[in-house]
Order: sequence, then structure tokens, then C-alpha cells
Amino acid sequence: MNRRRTALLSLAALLGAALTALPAQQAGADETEQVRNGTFDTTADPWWTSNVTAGLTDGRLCADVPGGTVNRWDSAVGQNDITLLKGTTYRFSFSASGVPEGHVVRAVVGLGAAPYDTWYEATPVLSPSGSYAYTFTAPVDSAQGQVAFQVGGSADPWRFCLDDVSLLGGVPPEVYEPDTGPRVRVNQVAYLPGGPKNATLVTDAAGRLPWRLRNAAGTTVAKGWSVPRGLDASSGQRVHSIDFGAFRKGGTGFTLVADGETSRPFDIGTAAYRRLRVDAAKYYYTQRSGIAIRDDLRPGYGRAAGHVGVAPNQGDASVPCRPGVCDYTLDVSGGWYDAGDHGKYVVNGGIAVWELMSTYERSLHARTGHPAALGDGTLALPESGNRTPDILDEARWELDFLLRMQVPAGQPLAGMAHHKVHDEQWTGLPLLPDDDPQKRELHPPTTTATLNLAAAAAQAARLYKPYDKAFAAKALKAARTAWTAAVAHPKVYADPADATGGGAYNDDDATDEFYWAAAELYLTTGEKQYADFVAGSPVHTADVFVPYGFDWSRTAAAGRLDLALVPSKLPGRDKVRRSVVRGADTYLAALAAQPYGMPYAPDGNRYDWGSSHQVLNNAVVIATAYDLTGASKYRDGALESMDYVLGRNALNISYVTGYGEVNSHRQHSRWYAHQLDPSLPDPPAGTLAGGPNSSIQDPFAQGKLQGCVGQFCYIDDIQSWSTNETAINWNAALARMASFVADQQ
Ligand code: 9MR
Repeated sequence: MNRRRTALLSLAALLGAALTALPAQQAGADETEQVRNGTFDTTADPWWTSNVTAGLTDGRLCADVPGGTVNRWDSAVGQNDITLLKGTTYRFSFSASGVPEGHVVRAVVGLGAAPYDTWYEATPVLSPSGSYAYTFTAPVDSAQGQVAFQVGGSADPWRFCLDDVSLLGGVPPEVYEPDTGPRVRVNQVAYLPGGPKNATLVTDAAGRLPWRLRNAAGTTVAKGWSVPRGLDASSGQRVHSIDFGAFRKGGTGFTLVADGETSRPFDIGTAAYRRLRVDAAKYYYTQRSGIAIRDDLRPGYGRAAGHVGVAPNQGDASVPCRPGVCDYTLDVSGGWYDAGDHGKYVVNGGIAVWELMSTYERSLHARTGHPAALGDGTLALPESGNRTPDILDEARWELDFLLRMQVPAGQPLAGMAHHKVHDEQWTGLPLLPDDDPQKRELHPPTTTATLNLAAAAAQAARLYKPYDKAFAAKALKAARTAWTAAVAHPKVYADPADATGGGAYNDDDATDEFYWAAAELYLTTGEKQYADFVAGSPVHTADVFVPYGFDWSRTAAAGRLDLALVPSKLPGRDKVRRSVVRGADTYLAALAAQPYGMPYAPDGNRYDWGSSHQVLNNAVVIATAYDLTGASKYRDGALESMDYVLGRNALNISYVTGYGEVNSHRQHSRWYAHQLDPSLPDPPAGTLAGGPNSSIQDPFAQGKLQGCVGQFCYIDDIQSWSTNETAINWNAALARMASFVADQQ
């Protein structure tokens, strides 16, 4: 997904002919070399070079790379017209050296023409000599493939040499064996002293096995027997479950021993959750666009402001539409970057900021809520000390951006919201926000974006009222305008194909967004028109608590949860509350049936993109049932759900950076890209990884995880954008659940 300007040859017609003439490659067919002259014995043909001084030296291709370029692709060597067959596995190998050592090469197999899609990439740090080999599966058929070695982006000049380049097709897929550590799987962070304590043991033993709980000194403090659970569908493993909930003393460094294996260590206590509540919410500051990140507030994460118009950025202060969409420009600066990319998307921004605000709003209404925990001065923000709760200050950064995305009065579709703003083309990794040279563009307004904005702005209007009356009024006005515009244009959907340079976030059913927006407008205004809309919506009585849970495209539950939790005079409110409790019962039943104890049992065991946040959002429904009823089974279910996210899973990994002995920390991100550039940081503590995704859309995961079962469809590598990204909506689910758990002392 980089853009490479290279191949000055345009051979479209010829290549079209080549594509139809491709030899059919059968499984088991011979391995075929796709690179021509990878050995540079007598000539550099047919390799091209771009912004380097290159020649043959001792049978290698050596390139003097100038200093002072910004992007990897600013200097490169490569070869075009490479044929790839969809579903075929390739071994991409080469020898390379870099002098002085420590420079990186971005080795890419991708489309050799616009939009320069990346099908595979690796970014090794070079030494004076080294050999590299990678296996991946081609996601498309093409005769326009390109192998390129991008060497730009260095302040200083250096010398790059290349030899023995090979792209061998028809090799067997790599068999990747994740290191899953001890077979006793626990929450590697903490169980609450008074909460449930469950673990999972992977074992073929048919009968029950003894277990022991040990404290940090190694003394056995509790013991019991496991319960055989048979074959677990979510992992394909044979497992037992272990319940040590009768032990209720606090401490650190506990381990659980069973079947000759010792679990990773864990605490029993609440301190980790008080930290996690804050870290998960602090995540948003370093996602901010349009403001310099202060290193004194986030040591190691300080960076220049992104997209404020300082070259090479083109800035977000005056962004035009995609050709033919509109003839005005908008100031859409600010907001949070969506994820690991530099795009900003209204539907995802809306649900994310809603869930962050809801973390706070819950604390105002739930019996165990502590609003002060995310109050002023808790999140180390530039705004800390302004007498507004920090969590609202953070949400405000996004809300101001959302309001800027609204089509101005007097223009066609006035009052609707542009679906998204992002780069014209995908950029490569790593790339700090202020280094992004791409043109930014507004994409067409949609009904779903308009209603997401309406819902979030309406909620903001009631939450900010005590702190900033003018902003509350402005937000409410924007919400009403958006609502009216959506009613006038109820079926304007995002184009699923509009996915170059940013995600599509397409959704062609806005009935749930209408319901959610009406619910928020009603809760804020109490007006009958919105109550009537809610009552008349088919969504109001539908079962909205589905296995995948709620997210940016399924927003009905957001409305239902708020109607249940936020006080109002809505006729039939008791029924609404009961529907949430019934939803929680469904998720509790899923949890009880899962030997790994998560409230997630997708149809056909198909884990979805961002599954870790879906687990958490299902837990939010269970937690809300506790807030509504006070029944301990809901509290326990919500707590037990966290165990899965924090390590009690088939991969024995905590999906939260910095939490748990083994945790995700290489999430796909252009600026937390330590894996690719040692001078950049890993994601901050408290960053949730997307988690297992059965569809493994990215080539890196496809090369490693072909045929993966449920929970195994995950890899902690920066290249795996479909299983291991970070995203603002996902972290909001973590913030909300961490906050709930921290409140259960
Ligand atoms: O989270 C989104 C997921 O639900 C979709 O299936 C997927 C494909 O459209 O896109 C995900 O969102 C990504 C977005 O499109 C671009 N920024 C990164 C987001 C997280 O991966």
C-alpha cells in the first residue's frame, strides 16, 4: 500500500495480454522463479533505480543512497512485470548489506502501477552482510507485480548492496507454530480478590487433574481439581477449566500449577485495573491529529503536530473533496487518527467517542461508578487543570473534529457529514503523521456518518452542560441539524469500493444509526418527536445483542444501553432495561459454554476483524446488566470476560500492550513502529490489539496463519493489519471495561 513511482514504462496492453497467457499453476506444480536476473552477474537489467547512484560491484547491485529524504520510497531499486497468482505461496529472499549498519530496507512485493498496492513487505534492519527470506501468499492475480527495495527516509547518505533476489512461486505455505508457553492459561494481569477466578488448562487428559495455586514465595495456598471440558471449538484444543474463586486473598506473583505446567504470573488485586482504566483512556492523546504531542506528558511519545500544513504535510485546514464530490474546502483539522493509519472517519469516530463518553456517563449513574477516577487531572493532558473531567477534554478533541465534518449551510446535502477524510493513496510504514506528504481528501457525505455525528453530539450536549454551556448548545444544534439532514437523505451509503488510501467503513443499513441518534437526542432533550421515533423504530424491540456485538456498523445496542442506563421518562423504559438484561443472559450463556470463558461465540467460529473489542463490548452489555440489576452473576461474567483479553486464551497472550508477562506490542501503526524503526516507540501501555480475525485479509497473516482455527488467527506483528491493528473504537471498549472492573472493589 505504498506508492512507488517507478516503471516509467506503461505496458498496460502488453501486460493485459500477459495476464491471459499465464500458465495455470496447479497445487504441487513446480516451483517457479519470478525474478529475472536476481544475481547481477553481468548486468543490472531489467532492474530500475530511482534517486540512487547504482552500479554493479563484485556481482552485486550497489546503490549510493542520498541523505535527506523523508519516505522509504523516495529512493529505491526494483523490477517490474512480475507475475503473481492469487493463492499461490511465494518465498521472497535476498541478500543485502547496509553501510553504515543500522539502516533499514523496505522490501516490497506489490503492484507496479497506481495505486501501488502492497501485497507483502518486510523491513529488516541491515548489517554489513545478511540474508533474508519470507513466505507469503499472493492476494491477487497480476502480471504487473513489482519487487522493490525502498531505501529512502534517511537523514544521512548510506550504501545499499543487493544480491540473490528471488521470488519463488509454488512453495509450500510456511507452517507457523506460535510459542504459546505454559499450558495453564490465566489472566496474566489480575483477578479481583472478591471476583471469579478461572483458568483454562490445555491437556489431552480425559479425567480431572489436580491443581495448586502458589503465592510468590512458592507456597501452595489453595488446591483443587480441574473440570474436563472436551474439545474446545474456538481453539481446536482439548481443555479443562479450573475455578479457584474460593481463594480471596490479595497479593502479587501468584502462579497456577497443573498437569506439570506452571502458569504465567498474576496478581490478585484491583491496582492494575485502576492503572488500566487510565492508560486505556490516555491512549487517545497520542492519537491526536493537529497538535504536537508533549513529551513531558507522554515520555517517549512526543512528536510534531500532524497535518497542520507544515511541509511535507498538506494539512487538514483546507481540505478539498474527491473530484466531483463538492467544490468547497473544509477545515477538518484535529480529531484522532483512526488507527495505525492517518485517516479520520466519522462513523468510527462517532462510536469511539460515544463509548469513551459513556465510560464517564456510566460512572454518573451506576451504583459502583466513580466519576472522579477520570476527572480533571487524571489523564495528564494539556487541558488537565481546566476543571473539566479529563475524559471529557479528550472526547472534546474528537467532537470538535466531527462537527467540522458537517456540510455547511447553503451547500448540497447541508447538515450531513462527510464520511471520512484521508490520504489519496495508502502510505507505507513507518510514517510519522507530520511526515505524510499525501494529498488529503473529503469523501462523500453519508447517512450513517451523519447519524453517528448526531448521536455523539447529542450525548455530548448533556455531558458538557455543567462545564461548557456554549459548547453543549453548539453540539446540540449540530446534532439536530444532522438529524434533519439524515431524515431528508435516509439512504445515502458509503461506496464499499472507496478504500484506496483509507478504509471504506461502508454500511448500507442506517436503521440502527437512526435509532441510536434518536435515542441520544431524546435522552438529551426529552422531546416527544425523538421518543416517538424510538418507539416506532423496528430496532427498538429487535434483539440487537447479536454474537458479534455492537461496533461502528451495528450501533443499535449503543442506543439501547443508554436508554436503559441514562435516566429518562421514556414510556416502556422497564422493557428496555429488561431487554438489556436478556441480552446479557445470552452473552453469559455463551461465556459459560466457552472453556476459555469469553462471552463470544461467533457463528461458524468465524472471528471478526477487531474480535478482542467485540469480546469487550459483549462484556459491556453484561456489565450494564449488573449496573441495572445489581445481580452478582452479571458482575462476575463481566469480570471473567476480561480474563480472556488479558491472557486466558489459546495463544496465552494479553492483547493489551504493557499488561501481562507476554502481551501484544507490535500493533500495526505508522508511528508506534518500533518494530520497523528502533528510534520509534512501541504502542503506549494500554493499547488494545484487534485480535484474532478468521478472514486474515493481510498477506503477512496469510503467509503464516493459513487454515487457522478461531483464536489462532492472530499474530503480533506490525505487518498484520487485519489481526493486529490498534483503533480508537477498540480502545474505547477497553477503557469502558477497565473502568467497570476498577470500580468493583
Ligand atoms: O474495524 C474495521 C473493521 O470492522 C472492518 O471490517 C475493516 C474493513 O473495512 O476495517 C476496519 O477498520 C479499519 C479502517 O478501515 C481503516 N483504519 C484502520 C481500521 C482498523 O483496522
